[in-house]
Amino acid sequence: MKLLSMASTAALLLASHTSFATDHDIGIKSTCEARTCVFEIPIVEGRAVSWYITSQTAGNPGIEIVSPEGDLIAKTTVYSRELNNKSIGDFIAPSTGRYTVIFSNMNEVLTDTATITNDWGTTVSQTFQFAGEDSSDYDYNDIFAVITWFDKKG
Ligand SMILES: [Ca+2]
Repeated sequence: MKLLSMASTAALLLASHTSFATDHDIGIKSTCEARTCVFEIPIVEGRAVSWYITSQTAGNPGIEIVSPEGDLIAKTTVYSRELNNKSIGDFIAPSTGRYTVIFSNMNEVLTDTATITNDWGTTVSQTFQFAGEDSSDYDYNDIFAVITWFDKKG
């Protein structure tokens, strides 16, 4: 019992550590209800971040990116049936923490991540990829978004 208690304490200490210094915490937390899908992605302060968003739907998908402090960084709708309406942009992460990404008018959003590591084992960039479905044909092209952070700017 004592060992279990110590293990729990260690787990709590690890859970409260939010610097993401090792870059191993790439998990995406998500919830999806009432046609709104909310994700939390970890980004470290000072990293250069860029996004690319587009859509192929008759619907009106929207996306917001919000800082850990609740400040709105990006808000856009990308009404487009043929990939001809895009949103692109960039920002410097103002703090370390979980950034919230909110999709509106979506039933479901699938995700994946891609990590680029240099020859010395340092993670130089990481991309969070989102593919959303707003109807029932499951082509997951109704909104598409990538958010990439770069360890170094310029
Ligand atoms: Ca669809």
